[in-house]
Amino acid sequence: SSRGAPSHPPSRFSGDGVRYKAKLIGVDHVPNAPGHKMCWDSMMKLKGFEAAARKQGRHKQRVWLKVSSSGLRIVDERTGAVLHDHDRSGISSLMRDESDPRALAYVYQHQDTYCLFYIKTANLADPVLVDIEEVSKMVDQETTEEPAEAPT
Ligand code: I3P
Repeated sequence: SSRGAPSHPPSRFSGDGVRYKAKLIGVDHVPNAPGHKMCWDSMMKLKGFEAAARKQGRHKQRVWLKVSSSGLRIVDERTGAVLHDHDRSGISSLMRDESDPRALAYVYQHQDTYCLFYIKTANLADPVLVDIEEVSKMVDQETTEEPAEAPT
């Protein structure tokens, strides 16, 4: 897919969508609709686990984060296996990491379970956050009765 010129979201995110090189810092259970503080605590806990693992010589799993109109996919970089398939409707609490411009987190709801996914991006997290936001908005456009934009 072309990454240079701005293009219309539906085409940019159609099919496999956009993929970003990343690493999985960790996954943590959180309660229903966690607030900012709760997400932050979860992220810092996972960061602590990461540091401990690093001291034991272990590395974060290298993945592709794929952002498409259907949602997010976390794919193992080495094997290509789909580790997590997250429908856009289940994604909430998207957060940047104030302590690391190369990290982000979001919460995914599966049935009654809520999991926080904490991801380290190979480059700055901001463009990835913007893309995930864009895909999340597609949910709103489909579920809202009002038109998304007034014609000018
Ligand atoms: C690595 C360095 C990298 C880090 C990597 C570390 O340590 O901190 O920045 O990758 O994590 O191993 P060192 O400099 O001692 O080799 P990220 O920046 O992507 O976290 P990793 O081993 O989990 O891949």
